[in-house]
Order: sequence, then C-alpha cells, then structure tokens
Amino acid sequence: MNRTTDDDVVVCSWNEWDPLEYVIVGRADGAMMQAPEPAVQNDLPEHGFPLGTFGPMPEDARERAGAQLDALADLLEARGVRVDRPAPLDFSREVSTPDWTQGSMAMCSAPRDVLLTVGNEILEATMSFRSRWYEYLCYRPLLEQYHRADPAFRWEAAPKPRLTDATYRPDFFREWESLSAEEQRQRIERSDWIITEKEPLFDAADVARLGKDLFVQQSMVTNQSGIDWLRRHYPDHRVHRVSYVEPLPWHIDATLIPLRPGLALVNPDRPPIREEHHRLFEQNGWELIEAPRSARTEKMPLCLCSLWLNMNCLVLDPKTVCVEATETPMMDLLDGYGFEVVPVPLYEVSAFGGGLHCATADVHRRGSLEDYFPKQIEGF
Ligand code: ABU
Repeated sequence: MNRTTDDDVVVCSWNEWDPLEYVIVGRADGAMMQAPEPAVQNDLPEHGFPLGTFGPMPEDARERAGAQLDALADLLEARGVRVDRPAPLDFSREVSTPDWTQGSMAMCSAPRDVLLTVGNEILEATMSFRSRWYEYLCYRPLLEQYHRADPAFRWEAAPKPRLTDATYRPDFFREWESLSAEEQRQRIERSDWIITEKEPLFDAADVARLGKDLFVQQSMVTNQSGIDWLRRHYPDHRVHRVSYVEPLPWHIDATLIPLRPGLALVNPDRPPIREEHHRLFEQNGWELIEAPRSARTEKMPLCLCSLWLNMNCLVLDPKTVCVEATETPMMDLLDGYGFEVVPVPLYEVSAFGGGLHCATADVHRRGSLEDYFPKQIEGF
C-alpha cells in the first residue's frame, strides 16, 4: 500500500534518500564492551579489554559519544526532522534464554542494526549476537507508541533465533587467522562466515533499501537462510543476495550507500563478488561512485568498525546529505555532485557501533514505492 500523503502517517520509508521527516537516533548510555560469546571475541589489551574481558565502555568516551548523538538529534530537529530516542537497558546485566547465558549485553547506539523500515512496516531483525538478542527491547516503547498512533503501521518481528552453539562455527576466528591469503579469498567468495545455516539470521544494517529492490549482504551476521526469510517476507520486493570482496563483512552500509535515484557510493576496496551487481545498476542508468578514502588514518580506540565509516552517510533528501564532519574528501566529492553537504561531528560514536547511518533508523520518509531497476537480471 502506498500511503504517502496522509497527514497521520507515522511510519513509512521505502528507500535511503526520500525526504527524511521522522527518525530514531541511538544513545550511548550504559554502553558496554560486551562479554565474549561465540561470535564476538574482542582482544583490545591496549585499550583495557584483553581477550576474555568485558565491562562498561570508558565513561569519558561514553560521554563524548552521547554528546555527539544528542547533537545529531538536535541538528536533525533544527532541520525539521522529528526525532525519537531509544530507552537503554541495564546492558551490564547477565542475560539468558533456556539455551545460553551471556555475561552482558552491549548498547543501543545503532538502531539501524535492529530496525528495518520497509514501507509502513518496521521489522525487528533477528540479530545474531547473544549480547544483542534483547536489544529490541530498547525500541519497544517507541514501537508501541507508533502502533497506537498509526493504524496502518505494521509492526513485525523476525523469528527470534535460538543462537545455540550449532549456530556458530567453532574456532572460526583461530582458523581464519591460520588461513593463507588464497584460502581466505576462497572463503570470501563462498561467503563462508562464522554463522551456520541452522536458522535464519540477519541484522537490519545488512539491507540497503532502493524502492522495489532490496540488496541484502551475506555477512558475519546475516546468513543465506536469513536472506531467504526476507525474500519470503517481502514478496512484492526483489531481494538480491549480495556479497563483496571483504574479509569478515559486517553490515552493508560502509560498502553500498544509495544517495538518490541513479546515484550510489560504492567501496573501492570491496568490489562485488558477482559481476551482475554492477551490471544491474549500470543497465538501469545508475552511476556508481567510488568512495574516497577516509581523511583519517587511525581508528578511535575501541572502534570495531572500519575506516570506511566515512561512507556511512545519512541522506536527508535527494539534494542533502549528512557526512561526518572531519571527512573532507567525502564532503568534497558529494559537493561536486551538487549535494548540500551537512557536516556532523560523529567520530566519537565510531567506537559505539558506527557512523551516521548506523546511528539512525528511518521512521518516515516522504515518498512512494518506486521501481528503480526495471531491467532485471535473471538469477540475480
Ligand atoms: N556497521 C557498519 C560497519 C561497517 C564497517 O566497519 O565497514
């Protein structure tokens, strides 16, 4: 259903670029370096977290990240975008299900990882880390509110995964380190990552929304079964399973960033595995721009993301894009393509799960469902 003109619309967003009117911005409150679990083995002795340890993120870093997220929320509100914020849990708590016990949760600074908005639906992703299994609870007060306010809002949750040991390949990280470059390349080509196909798994941030076409990356947190589940869940969309030449991939939003109809950023270090990926864009008249490298040469302490967070932009409308304020090469590039570039300081948040795209989740963009890829490729 296309519901773009009703004044009472609360939830509706079909793509990454229509005018943004309503958004959720994450929070850093209570953020933890999560306890080890099969899929997460942090080893950061130089920053106080050697392998096997966990605990609260340093208070000063948390305050700086929180202040940048608050400033992002203020900036968006000043530009007329309505902003909601999640309700943090006590992330330091041990949590369990009948299948496992996990020493701590993590944080709620990256709503994009958890919530997938497609049209008038918000889907809670399965997630694939035990430390993030309960993160959806941070958004429940908002989702309840949208459900009351918007009679057309479809509130959905993907099947909660069991995340037993059978979901993870044992010794994945040790084995990965022992592989030759050629063996690693072969695994990348097979998308042979830590999660098995035991049950459907996906993070919402592995999905790029381009109208009728959804590009879903198979990654360390999204498996083939999760992509199949999404394909069945969105029968009116075309769900493309994509993968890129990237060791240990984690979320598509530093690899493929759509900017407006016909224009997208791609990552020059992460070409697609299948040539059909670029051919699909090109035969539908899209220009793919290679992102410039980050202005930075070093990541923030405790940052688990790559320097390609410079690509992790938030598009406000097809002429306006928010870019991290120190990323001058990216700002210059987008300025050259005619965008109004809004610089937003957010680098402190990179140690808390991401950049501008990660730190936000769409509630409403003004627009309708369109087909930007009328010329499809059989089998892709
Ligand atoms: N959540 C986005 C992280 C992507 C990257 O580190 O490249």
